[in-house]
Amino acid sequence: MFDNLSEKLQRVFKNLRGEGKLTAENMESALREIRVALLEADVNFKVVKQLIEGVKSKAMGEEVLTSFSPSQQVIKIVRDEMIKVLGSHASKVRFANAPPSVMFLVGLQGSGKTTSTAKLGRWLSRNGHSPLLVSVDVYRPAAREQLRVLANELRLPVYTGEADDHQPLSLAKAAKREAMQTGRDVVLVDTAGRLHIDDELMVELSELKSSLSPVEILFVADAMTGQDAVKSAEAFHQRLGITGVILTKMDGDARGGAALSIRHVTGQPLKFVGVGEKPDALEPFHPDRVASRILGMGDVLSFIEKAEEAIDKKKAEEMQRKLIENEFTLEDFRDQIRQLKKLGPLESILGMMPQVGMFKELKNVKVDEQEITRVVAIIDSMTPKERANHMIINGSRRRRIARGSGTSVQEVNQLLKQYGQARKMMKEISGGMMGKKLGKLKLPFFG
Ligand SMILES: Nc1nc2c(ncn2[C@@H]2O[C@H](COP(=O)(O)OP(=O)(O)O)[C@@H](O)[C@H]2O)c(=O)[nH]1
Ligand SMILES: [Mg+2]
Repeated sequence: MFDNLSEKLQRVFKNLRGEGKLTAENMESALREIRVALLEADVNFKVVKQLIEGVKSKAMGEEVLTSFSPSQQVIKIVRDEMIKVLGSHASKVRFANAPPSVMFLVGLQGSGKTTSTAKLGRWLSRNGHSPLLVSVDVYRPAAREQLRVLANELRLPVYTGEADDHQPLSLAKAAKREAMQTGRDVVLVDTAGRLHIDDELMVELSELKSSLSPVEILFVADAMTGQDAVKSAEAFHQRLGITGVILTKMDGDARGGAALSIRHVTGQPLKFVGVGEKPDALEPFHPDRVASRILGMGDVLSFIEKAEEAIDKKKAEEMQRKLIENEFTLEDFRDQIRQLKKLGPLESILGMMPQVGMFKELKNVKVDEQEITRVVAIIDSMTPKERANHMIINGSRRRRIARGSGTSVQEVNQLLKQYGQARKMMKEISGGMMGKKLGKLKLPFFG
């Protein structure tokens, strides 16, 4: 995500890297380029103005120019300012004092309300809550069915009501009653959407709001629609008073601008981001991470979090240490390849890694099950010594490994080559590049 903006900003910073120190002139030209990059990335012009002014006054007043390179300094300042615009800390979901907490998901048609209702239901139930889902999108018969199917897949309770009940208000109220009777502490209401903002819908939503008193009215915005998402967020907020935003489809080539702008325009926090179609593709929104991601530093924290769901924590820590110290052996390589299957598409993992823009070609790497099986078989056929030190694997060892794993010497050679590349990449990502180029700049994820 954020490819466009982060690539552009990286180009700006690359140019700055050549400059020896931060002067009024090179700062001015960098700011000009940052401004253009932000505007092109669909960031609202008012937000851009505020950001640039913040960066400028900070950069000029900065005392410790000597310890940073100009680009480091600008990156850090821009990042800090972005975090300010995005809201300084991750904002939490609100709950009612007396359960059940009613939460609405509102937004235009196709923005991802139904999908997000299911995702949020899953997230809540994994975080100690027991949500009840209900769709009040009575205009399209398939809409209620869609939520029912999703909820069933996730084994989440869904209130479907009487087949002939086509009243959003009575459906929602009945769901709330059901939640009280069955001890559910949250009611997630998936509402109807329209292609455009229209009065009829706003009236309906206002009625729902006044009789159900939701603690959260979450506006679901499609990040791909850029400024349109910002405009509709503003309209919904004026008419209804939203309490937060779920920004969906951040996995696509969404222009990062929407995240910065919606927060600014509505004053309401982003609470979640949708990063895929699958039910687990919903992440709590962390301003610092998103700002880092916009700037192309990647999102190592999200990566680690995701990895921890699949790998146990100890292993993840060990892997981190090995990556940094470059002790990444063939055995680790095998483990990682096995984990890849659990983690999902390589592309989505790489998207969270720092500086991935520089490893573009890797995005096209497809993880193929057969290939994984072959790679694992080859590594299994090595002796522990060989796995610990690939340098000793000479010609005769290669022939033995090929025989043992039922593969060819070429395939063994290919694997060793891939391993060598992975090692090199890991080294650059975790140690070399961040360590050298960003020098003393303290990044939250690299301690
Ligand atoms: N790639 C991606 N697709 C999403 C995401 N959220 C929703 N979608 C897709 O967007 C389409 C519309 O979603 P839906 O929930 O039906 O929208 P609704 O009309 O607002 O209820 C569906 O095809 C979803 O799979 C997301 O975070 N990433
Ligand atoms: Mg829907």
